[in-house]
Amino acid sequence: MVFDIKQRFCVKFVLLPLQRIHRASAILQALLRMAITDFLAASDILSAINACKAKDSFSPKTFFATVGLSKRSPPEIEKVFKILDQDKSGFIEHDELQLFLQNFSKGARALTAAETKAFLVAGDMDGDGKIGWEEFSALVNAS
Ligand SMILES: [Ca+2]
Repeated sequence: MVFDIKQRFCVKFVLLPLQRIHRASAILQALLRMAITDFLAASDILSAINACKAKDSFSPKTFFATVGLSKRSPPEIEKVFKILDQDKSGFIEHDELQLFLQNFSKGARALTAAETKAFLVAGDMDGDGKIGWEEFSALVNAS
């Protein structure tokens, strides 16, 4: 009988919570694996990537409008921001901007030094050298 109570206690307070944690962690991992292609139309992504194939032809505002991000809801835009912030620092830094296009299409080119700098200048309103969530949201909404 004592053993039975112990067993029930174990199931209720140890095994079940562990199962829940495991399930929550699986969901979290699936969310973290989410790709930008889950939010945007493949045809829009293709158009946006093709429009800036030539070096130094990239414009963040044109890109955000073409790819359809400007029309998305704030929570969706935030999800995209979190994908672009690859090291999860809360900011999109220079190196992440340089490889920006590859989040949309793996084979896409890196931005040139001039494009990366212009992108940063367009988004970085407080001048800290990186783009935070509010700055990103403002840039997308101005597109
Ligand atoms: Ca970052």
